[in-house]
Amino acid sequence: MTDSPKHKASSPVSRRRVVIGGSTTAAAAGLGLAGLASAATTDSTTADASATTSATATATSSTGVCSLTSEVTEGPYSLAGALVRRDIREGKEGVEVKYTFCVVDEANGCAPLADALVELWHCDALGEYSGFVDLVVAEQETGLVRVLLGNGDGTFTTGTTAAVPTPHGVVVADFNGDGSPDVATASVGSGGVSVLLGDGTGGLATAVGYAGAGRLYSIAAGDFNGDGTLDLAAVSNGSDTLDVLLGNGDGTFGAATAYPTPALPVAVSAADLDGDGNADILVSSLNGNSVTLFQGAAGGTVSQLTELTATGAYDAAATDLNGDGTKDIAVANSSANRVDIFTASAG
Ligand SMILES: [Ca+2]
Ligand SMILES: [Ca+2]
Ligand SMILES: [Ca+2]
Ligand SMILES: [Ca+2]
Repeated sequence: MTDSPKHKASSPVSRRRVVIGGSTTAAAAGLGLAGLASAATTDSTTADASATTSATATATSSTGVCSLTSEVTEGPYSLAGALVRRDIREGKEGVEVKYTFCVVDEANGCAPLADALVELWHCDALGEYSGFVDLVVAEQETGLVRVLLGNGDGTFTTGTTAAVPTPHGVVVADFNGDGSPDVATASVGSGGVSVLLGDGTGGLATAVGYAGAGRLYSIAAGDFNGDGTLDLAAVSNGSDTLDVLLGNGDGTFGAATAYPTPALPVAVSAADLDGDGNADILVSSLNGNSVTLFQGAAGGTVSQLTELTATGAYDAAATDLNGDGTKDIAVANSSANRVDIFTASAG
């Protein structure tokens, strides 16, 4: 969680903003928000002020404020050694969110409870709880993907495996929109792209294969055509191509469309570089000494925007590094053992 200004005592607290009400002094809320950016809890003084405001509103409006969440789900969901956390973003993008809580005693006329403990936990749009990071590993030699579930303390289970042909690249995203993370792998052999739907408990369904170029090295997911469903992009340094597979939204994908890239592409990533809502594609080409930017578009055809000169480009990622609202690009320069930054100019 991040620091935030104290709420003003006069801040109105409507019932719509009161998400917890119960007869216990400890309440918990599950937040299913994508990339929760921040959450602010009030201190006891502020809580008193908010609660008073809320109780007044209740008395003068209607009954039923306490029935919002009369059932309280108990944890424990806290992380060992991390009961108080100040930043739960874990590097994910999202919207800034501020919560104001009023904890009231349902059995006592919804009287506000001071010094209440409110425990928060949350997950992202994929259903992944912060702090409980799982791992998916592509095991090329054995032809497996392995799912290692996090224990929340930095350790992981041994995990389960599923068969896929010579995986080199792997990406995790919810391809069928059921809230459970799915997995896609890129084959460094001739196995193309494999998609394995997740069951939400760490299990993966049998892989479904899609033909692609040989020697696929890296794979990324993004909604390149902006239709609300995730698509896949993979790069082949066997044929120097970018394969794009448009998603159908149910976990299946259309046939790959190949686009030429500079020599020896080794990494691909996705980000909406121009902010038009369509994910765009960054291809790092080792022998091309460049990062090529492909622009996603509604029709599903991606087009090359520009090619950045980037010596020894081995990977590239886009995010707003200087906080000006435009995405910048960081490139792993394997020739000079450094990270090169390309700062985007606004407008
Ligand atoms: Ca899914
Ligand atoms: Ca799409
Ligand atoms: Ca875009
Ligand atoms: Ca920027």
